[in-house]
Amino acid sequence: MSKIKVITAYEGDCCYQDLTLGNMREYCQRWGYEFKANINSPYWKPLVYPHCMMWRKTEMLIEELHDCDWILWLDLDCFFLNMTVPLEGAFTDETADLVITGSFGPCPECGKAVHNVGLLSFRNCNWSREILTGWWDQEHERIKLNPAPEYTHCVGETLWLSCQVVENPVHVSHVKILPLAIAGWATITGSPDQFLTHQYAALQPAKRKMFEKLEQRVIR
Ligand SMILES: [Mn+2]
Ligand SMILES: [Zn+2]
Repeated sequence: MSKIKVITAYEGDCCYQDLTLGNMREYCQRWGYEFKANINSPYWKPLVYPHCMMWRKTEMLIEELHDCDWILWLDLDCFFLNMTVPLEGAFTDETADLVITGSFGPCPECGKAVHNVGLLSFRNCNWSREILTGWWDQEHERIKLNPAPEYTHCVGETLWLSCQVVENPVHVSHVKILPLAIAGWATITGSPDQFLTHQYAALQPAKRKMFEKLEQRVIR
């Protein structure tokens, strides 16, 4: 049986964090997964502009990728809709080292598919460590070239992983892309198959009401 770790992080106050953290904790307790949340944690080194919260996921994935078989990163705006579905199968795959969810559009630079990086599952292996280190290093290179925090030239948190890894023929055999119908981005299909969602709500405090509504319809 795989040992699975689920991690999340956030800096600052998020008005719905009790709902989403409670949801993640309940799900992980049900299935026996380790759950670690670094919210306003002294664990972090200070971030220097133009670093932003997004890079905490890379940092935390690198730090926590040990003592487990698989690690699942969840943005704080992720939410389990169906607690009866385990991560095994969808987010752990014998043939893959990275499980990511489907595309939500093309990269403005190269036209390759851009993936949802709010939900990421990495196998504890050397390939994952190399990818995560490369993901972290490229951010430092980018800042030296151009300190503007915009997403351009296939770099930045989302584009680098999508353009340079997921859509790169060199890495294709390591990556499994889950259908949005299983772990959707932004939309709720209403199907019990969609057991996890990422709502792109980190910058939208009004989303508390949405998570309150979702909480009412969680399948337990
Ligand atoms: Mn998010
Ligand atoms: Zn690109």
